[in-house]
Amino acid sequence: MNRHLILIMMLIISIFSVKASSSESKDEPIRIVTNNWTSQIVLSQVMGKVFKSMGYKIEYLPSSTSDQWGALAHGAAHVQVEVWEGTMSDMFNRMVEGGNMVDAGQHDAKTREDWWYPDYVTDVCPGLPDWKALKECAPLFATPDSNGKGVYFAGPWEKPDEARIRALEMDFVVNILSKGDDLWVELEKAFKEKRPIVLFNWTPNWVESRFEGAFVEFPVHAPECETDPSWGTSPTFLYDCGNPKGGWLKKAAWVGMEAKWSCAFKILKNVNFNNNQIAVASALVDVDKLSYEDAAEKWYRDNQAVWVKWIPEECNP
Ligand code: TMO
Repeated sequence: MNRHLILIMMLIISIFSVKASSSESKDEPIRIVTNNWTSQIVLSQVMGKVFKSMGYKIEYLPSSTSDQWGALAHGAAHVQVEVWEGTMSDMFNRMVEGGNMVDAGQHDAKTREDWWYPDYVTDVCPGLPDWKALKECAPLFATPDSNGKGVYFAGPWEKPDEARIRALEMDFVVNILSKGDDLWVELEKAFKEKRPIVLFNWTPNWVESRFEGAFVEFPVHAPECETDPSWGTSPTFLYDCGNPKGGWLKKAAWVGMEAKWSCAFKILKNVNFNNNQIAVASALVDVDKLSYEDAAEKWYRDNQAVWVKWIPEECNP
């Protein structure tokens, strides 16, 4: 009797464990967020190809960085492969701490996102990269409709640039471009005329392979700069500092991903891009002029030795 009971229990347990390992839903698509800069789009598609090679269905969900958090919280999206510290750490940390999203780990890549200028600008503003020199040189960056104020070109990623300008008492205005790629249009135009320009840029990016330039050195970032007004140069305002240097780059997942697609989740945690791999992904499109799809296909083929290592042994069919 006792033995029968034990046998029945063992049978039940084994049925359950078989079910558990085969319960990954490969009919429902994993939705990967795509944003609005090149490396993110290309590497999201590489991620999609890796998942597809494992039998998963994939969909891409184009989203701004500000809308993606809600999508990831509610399971409208499941994966984000490039979360950058300089522009996204506040929301990322809030979401993870609130249990609304999972931190799927850090890439090796070290990142920086900040105000940047092409090298020839130092001819007319030799104190650069010090931000105090930029402050003195503000009129050099004026445009016909900026009333003599310097113009800083920003992309469509939320950063408190206006707060920083106020805190550091700089005579600048922000021109927020609606498309990230318009930054490079402005850069090309200025570059041809050797006209002073200061704009948002980041690394790793293709820009460093085409243009000599440097980031403006603002007061070194510290977390208190964003929370404690008395910290730093300005006694009354937050954001009297630059963005982090050597910032992190992370992956994010929907909270239900591990339970629903356990192998895909393990793969996502193993995904690891370095600076060169990201710069190459963006250069394939922005320098070599491939489509995002062709660039992703090329990156995927050229880096097979890299991405096969992300797939854990136990997940191989
Ligand atoms: C998020 N970005 C890389 C555009 O700074």
